[in-house]
Amino acid sequence: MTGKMFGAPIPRTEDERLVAGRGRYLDDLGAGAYAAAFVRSPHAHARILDIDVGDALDVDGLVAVYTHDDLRGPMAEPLPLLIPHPAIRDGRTPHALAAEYVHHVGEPVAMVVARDRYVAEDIVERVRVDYEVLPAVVGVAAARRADHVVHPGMSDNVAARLLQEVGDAPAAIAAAPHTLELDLEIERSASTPMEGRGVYARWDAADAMLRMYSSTQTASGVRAAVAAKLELQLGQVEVVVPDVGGGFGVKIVHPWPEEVMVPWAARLLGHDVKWTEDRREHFVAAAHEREQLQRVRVGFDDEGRLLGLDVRIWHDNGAYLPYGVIVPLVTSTQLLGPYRPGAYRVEFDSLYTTTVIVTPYRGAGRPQGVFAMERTMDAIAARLGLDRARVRSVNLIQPDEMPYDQGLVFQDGRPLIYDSGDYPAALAALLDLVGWDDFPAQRERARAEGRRIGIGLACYVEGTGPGPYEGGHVQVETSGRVRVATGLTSQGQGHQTILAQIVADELGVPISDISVTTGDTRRMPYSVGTYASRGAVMSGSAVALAARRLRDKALRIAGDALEADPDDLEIVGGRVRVKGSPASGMDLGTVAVLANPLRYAFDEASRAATQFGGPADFDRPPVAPDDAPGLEGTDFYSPLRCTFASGMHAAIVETDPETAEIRILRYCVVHDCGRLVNPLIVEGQIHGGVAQGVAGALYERMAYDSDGQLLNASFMDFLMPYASEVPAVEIDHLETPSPLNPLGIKGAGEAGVIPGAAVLAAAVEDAEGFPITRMPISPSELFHLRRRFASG
Ligand code: MCN
Repeated sequence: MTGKMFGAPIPRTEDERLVAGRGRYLDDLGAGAYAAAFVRSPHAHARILDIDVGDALDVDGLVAVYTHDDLRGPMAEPLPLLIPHPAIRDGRTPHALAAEYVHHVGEPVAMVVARDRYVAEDIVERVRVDYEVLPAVVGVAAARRADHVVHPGMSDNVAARLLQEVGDAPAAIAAAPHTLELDLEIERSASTPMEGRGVYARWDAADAMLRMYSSTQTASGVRAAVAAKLELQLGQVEVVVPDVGGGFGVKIVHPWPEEVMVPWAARLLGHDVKWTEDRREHFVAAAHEREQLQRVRVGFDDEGRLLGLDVRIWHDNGAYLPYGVIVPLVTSTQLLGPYRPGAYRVEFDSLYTTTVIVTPYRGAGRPQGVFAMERTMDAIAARLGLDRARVRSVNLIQPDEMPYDQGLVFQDGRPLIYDSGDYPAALAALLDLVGWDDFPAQRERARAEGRRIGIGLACYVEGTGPGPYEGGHVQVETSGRVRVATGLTSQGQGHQTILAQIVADELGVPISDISVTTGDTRRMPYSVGTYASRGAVMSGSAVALAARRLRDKALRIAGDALEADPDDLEIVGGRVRVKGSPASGMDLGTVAVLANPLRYAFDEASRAATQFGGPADFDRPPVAPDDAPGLEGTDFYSPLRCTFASGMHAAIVETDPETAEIRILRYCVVHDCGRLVNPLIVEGQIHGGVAQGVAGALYERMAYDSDGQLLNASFMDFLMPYASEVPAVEIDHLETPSPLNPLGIKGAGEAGVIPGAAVLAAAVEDAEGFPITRMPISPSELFHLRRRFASG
């Protein structure tokens, strides 16, 4: 590897196409397709008594109206529980179209297919559904009380319960010199990508093939799920993911009800069908995250060292559990961050409510966990009158303790082990970057001027790059151009650029000669998807391994032709040559011609290759056993466990004494994602993450009323920050390589969002002088807290 492109902060190669409007998104496809629209429940909880489609049938342009009664076999069964876990007591999932009950506003009850979307929406209005309205269950408190039960046949609303213990935390707390108890709460939010969900399907009757396009984070997941539902073989389904306008987690769910209904109808009707989600549908019928109540009991010594930590979590998983218990499981296992907790006990309940389902949103359970842990650290410092950074520092895991096993078990039963990291160095770098030691003097000066400013910090770790595997395929064309394919899908992360950077170094070719395909099951049928900050670790490693395979093959073939030992050859600028002899050798395109025994002299490369002759040894088959024609390589990367990235953020805020407005004056990040493939892209990812972290801390929340109606289901009412509210982010990188993968990479895509609520709560608390235990916090809430604490 020449190492020229790996680590280079080059601009993203995909941006020119996207910025110039040449992107191709789901809704750009499928001209001439029928349009689907969905009749959705207006009630949070109800029994369906009757569906009358009579008024719809005489509308010009109607193609079909479907209800659950039209579905048969697997289509009539509930959608799969994607990630089972032994903690799940009763895992309910939705139907493609509601069968007897609806469990949240927005749940699909019927599907209309029509000539175009206008007609389809008009017909939706004409479908009459009779409901028996049942009591709504909104929020953790109502779910716990269980005055009403969400799902028939259950005696309470507990979908899952899990306890993990390392040592005897209650005993350690009882024996500790100091103890504290805190209730810490995060409200519901959601990822709200620019482009909603969407699916377009075409049934090709001639070869019995389903061809699908979906705005998804997992092409292979959609393929497997739809094949199973439609009783097709995997080989009969192709899924292509076009450009995707953001996902942030929500598009990992598969299949969505709409995602099986659209191909089902396309096959039945023998006509293309398309559905694109509108914004209101995205609010009420996609997925949310974050809502969690966490009760922390902690015992500590005079230095603030943790002796025992007991955390109880109540997680609102919404109406169904298609994605298992990933969110509370991540909170409960990664809450400990970079610290040694002493004894640890954590128990969570995952609760059904009659609200939109909860699935991972960028950060996936970590923002809640970091909020709990870091607020606890600040509370310990306040109790002991110690510096907040000092309390953190005495609890940090040291570099010579790596790899560090927290003694916990994650989803697949494997231990959770931090592979590498230097947390004390990160803390020192952060304190230096933000000027921590100088801040008390600044705060005093500000106070003298009647201004309130405060500083906070928060630390986290993040298990990134989980398996089971990802693949890479690299191929050299006879023109010398290199085609790379991997199964992960891209929603804006810049994968085309970074995968090309990796391959450029491995193969010694210019980046401009490399094109990358993602999310196309025709090119890479075996894949998992883009989530859990796994793209760089998994597909980066896989394409590096595939390129190394291809390189070995190229050197072997060129060595044969040049009568040179492959070990004496190198590839530079797309040319294989004898080391130190630039004039010798041949282009990689020529090697690609030589790699195919069937050589037509159609193009320049083929003609050039003729000088190296054909297979001269007539006693040898043209393609050797165990070899294959073509200059290409495929490989897969499958790690034992995830690699732990980490980071620490600090923020300085100013709160307005009159209006209680919260302004962020500085936001500093020290981040460690192992070796950086492209620092520019990583910084972009961190900026985007911080923007979402700030949004979740100060602005965004899903406001449900007690009837389960979402009151702010539009961008008029859902308060998203503008660029003017997002601070400039100051970033310092640490690079502790991961020993687990060939490139030493750790993930970076979620990091920026994780400590947002914790760090801003700490800074506001420092400015105001009273505890902040619930986020997000708005000016009016800050105002009320001021009055409450002022009145004692
Ligand atoms: N990277 C790098 N060097 C590293 C680590 C990462 O150069 N050491 C680069 C990667 O190559 C990639 C980007 O940083 O281009 C993010 O990498 P990674 O952490 O591997 O994350 P993924 O590629 O798996 O992307 C998923 C992650 C997640 S989980 C969410 S949610 C998220 C995110 O990325 N959703 C996004 N970032 C997003 N960015 C955009 N624009 N849109 C989304 O929907």
